[in-house]
Amino acid sequence: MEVPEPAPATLASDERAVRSPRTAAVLGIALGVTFGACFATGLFSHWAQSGDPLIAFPARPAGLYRVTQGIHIASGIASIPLLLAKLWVVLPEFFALPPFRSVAHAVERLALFPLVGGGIFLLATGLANIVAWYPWEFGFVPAHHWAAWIAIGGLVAHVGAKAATTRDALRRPPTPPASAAPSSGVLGRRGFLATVGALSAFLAASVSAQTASVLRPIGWFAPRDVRLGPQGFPVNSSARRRRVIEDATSPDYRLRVTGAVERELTFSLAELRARPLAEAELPIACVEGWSKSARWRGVPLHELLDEAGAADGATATIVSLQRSGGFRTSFVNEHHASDPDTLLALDLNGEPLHLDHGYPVRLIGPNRPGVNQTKWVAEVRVR
Ligand SMILES: Nc1nc2c(c(=O)[nH]1)N[C@H]1C(S)=C(S)[C@@H](COP(=O)(O)O)O[C@H]1N2
Ligand SMILES: [Mo]
Repeated sequence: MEVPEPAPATLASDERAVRSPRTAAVLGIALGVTFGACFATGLFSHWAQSGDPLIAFPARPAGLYRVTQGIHIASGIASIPLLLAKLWVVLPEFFALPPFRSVAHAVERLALFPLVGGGIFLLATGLANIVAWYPWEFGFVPAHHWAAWIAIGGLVAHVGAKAATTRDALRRPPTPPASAAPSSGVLGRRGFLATVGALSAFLAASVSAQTASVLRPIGWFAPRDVRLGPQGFPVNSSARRRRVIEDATSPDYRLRVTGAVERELTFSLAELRARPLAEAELPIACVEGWSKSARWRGVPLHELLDEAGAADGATATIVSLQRSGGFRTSFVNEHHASDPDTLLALDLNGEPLHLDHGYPVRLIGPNRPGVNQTKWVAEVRVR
């Protein structure tokens, strides 16, 4: 009978060192940081996109949302290798018997369902979102938002349950190697952590190439090349896809200011162009993680609100020519409505807007998610 060759002692011990409470603790802390950053910036983005929140989303600093959404995507991507590594390290524990040693242990293990399930769901849907792939039936935003609360609930319970273990694991000296010479072909704990950390950092930097052009040379994992598109600027939904070509190019196009005003106003494109126009340098910061700045020229929204006799502190709904599909309206709160840089833009980088960028008129404002920079504007409905 063949006797199986015993595994070399160093290999077994190195593997044990990689799959140690210490490795799990270090990965856990790293995940706590990336998940925490992702959760905070996600809530911020949710606030930015909610129609009429208790506290109105600020219009300044102008580039803030661009930064927070960049962090949201980068920290989410950085979490993927960390989570996979952590799951691999603790995998044997999932099958440990007995499944529940005590009530506390049962609670701790059950909290893993929302944490691990929620975490995987968030990373998978977020990843699909940044590559603009929506293979599911449910609405991305509410599902992603609720999963975040579920996962964070699990995370808080998990951190509470594991705080003591983590502290012990980090205080105790690391598992000593069985022999002085490191075995070839096995990473060891430090090598493993360094590899996972480097991969995480690299992926985060690479995906950020779609917002920071200095990272372009390593942007292999950036779904968007923001140098591409009409007028050297990316497009999210084209005029064809949104079925607005006919209305947007019609000589009958009019911009209307309606609703809670003393007098309703109507402008042809020529009338808008004949007005004194203002300029602003502002980014489009898409929730999908790409962003790019441009020079916009157009009519300040607050001027039209004043001319129409809207009340101080008025808010508005911006309505697109687009008849159906997502993002056809957006909400302008009192901060954005009064900001001099909130424009009904006619020009992008010195040229009339391309049809795909919202010709004849699009909204552009400081510190707004891309989804709220409504293209092909037909109506400003004052509230
Ligand atoms: N009417 C309308 N406006 C819209 C959209 C849309 O689909 N329809 N897409 C929004 C999204 S998600 C983004 S990121 C920006 C992109 O603007 P751009 O295509 O000019 O880059 O437009 C926004 N405005
Ligand atoms: Mo977007």
